[in-house]
Amino acid sequence: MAIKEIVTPDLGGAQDVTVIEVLVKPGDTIQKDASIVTLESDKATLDVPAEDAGIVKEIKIKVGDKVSTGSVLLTLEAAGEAKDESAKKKVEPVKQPEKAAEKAAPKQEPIKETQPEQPVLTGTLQSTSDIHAGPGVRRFARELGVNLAMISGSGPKQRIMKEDVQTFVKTQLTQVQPSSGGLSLPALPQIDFSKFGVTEQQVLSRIKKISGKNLQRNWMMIPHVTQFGEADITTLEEFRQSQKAELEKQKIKLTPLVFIMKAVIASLKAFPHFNASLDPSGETLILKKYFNLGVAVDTPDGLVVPVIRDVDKKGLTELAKELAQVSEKARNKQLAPGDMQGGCFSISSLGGIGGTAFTPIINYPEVAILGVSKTSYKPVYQDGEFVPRLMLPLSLSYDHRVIDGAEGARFIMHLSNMLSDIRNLLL
Ligand code: CAO
Repeated sequence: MAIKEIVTPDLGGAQDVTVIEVLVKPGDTIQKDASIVTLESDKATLDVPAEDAGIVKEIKIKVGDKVSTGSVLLTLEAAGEAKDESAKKKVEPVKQPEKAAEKAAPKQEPIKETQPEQPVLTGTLQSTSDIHAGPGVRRFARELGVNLAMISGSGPKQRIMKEDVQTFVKTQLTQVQPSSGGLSLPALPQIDFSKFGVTEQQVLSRIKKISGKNLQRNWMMIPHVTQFGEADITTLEEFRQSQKAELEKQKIKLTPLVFIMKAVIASLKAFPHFNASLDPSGETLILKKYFNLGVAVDTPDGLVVPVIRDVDKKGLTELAKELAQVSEKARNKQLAPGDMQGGCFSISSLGGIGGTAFTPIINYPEVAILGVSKTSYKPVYQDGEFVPRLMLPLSLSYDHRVIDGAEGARFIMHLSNMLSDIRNLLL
């Protein structure tokens, strides 16, 4: 068997072209016209095909080397005499360009850009000829149906590497689950922020990674409506203040949230559709006869929602104690998975922080969630005059597949009435 040298083909006058990929290794059996190395000039990239079939003996170049026409690339133990002289002619493109590209460059040059097929994974169709990527990477992307225009390269001069394509595909798969009913959205572009200034990477906490996925799913798959309202809690607050000092002696912190929890239970009883879950088929409503409330707790590592059980059967002070215990447990990372299951409806209170209203995301499999913001005194017109009243802002998000707008408004009015006159809560 003859040992043949495979040399760099006619580069059409280009000199010192860089080797950016070596696609074979000693011992590889290759077919005639198989790509063996990838070269890149200032203008284009090129796959060099093998002139013959055979076994690769020795690689004479490495990535980064510069080659010109005639430079030896590798030696090959040829499987047979080269029958087709055409392989020695000028190099043809590995893949014919798309029609649009043909129009732009009707004459074939010795070095031609490898044009990718149209992207199919996501995003708008876009030419990738001005993108820095070797043919191997382009081929890999093409096989996966990835649009290279959506990837920012991590290689020198922002060259897109194989790993960039892999990372992109992984991100896509985690963003759009097949179970989302065929939902296909354009991918979020990857942006190299270091182009604009100094940056620092911070990996999200475990809690944020988990809750982020759930929040995204719930936000996308549940048609949310948020109904805003306000409750006059002037008398409730007077009562709370009258009890506060005495309860503090027993280390009990009676915050407005405890009253809100009791009021929510009264409203859930009046509007059973809010104390329900829609089965995954979306055709059957499962009504619950128990009253467990999820309470969003802000921890240094992110949001968690422990569940307080049988709120209907517990008094204000008992609830206050349990709320304090559970939020401390959450902040000390001591919640067990079971502590966060079995909720019927959730409350997210930002009242201790501030803000006027927000749009909470429903905590699936529940069908509604109440957001609570900070109270403020407002002038309320009563009996022919404006009087200062302490108003509590409420934001109720509900699943519109289960709850109509009218029912949402009735629920929030009922809740406001419950809070406005705490005698209602005693009933
Ligand atoms: N308006 C005005 N003041 C309020 C209030 C409101 N709506 N709600 C609470 N406050 C006051 C409390 O009375 C307390 O003041 P005092 O000590 O003077 O009585 C102070 O704000 C702090 O309250 P708190 O936050 O410690 O207690 P809480 O019972 O209201 O809430 C908990 C407990 C665990 C829910 C809360 O600490 C928490 O983590 N909230 C954040 C939840 C969150 O991140 N939600 C966002 C989720 S994203 O959808």
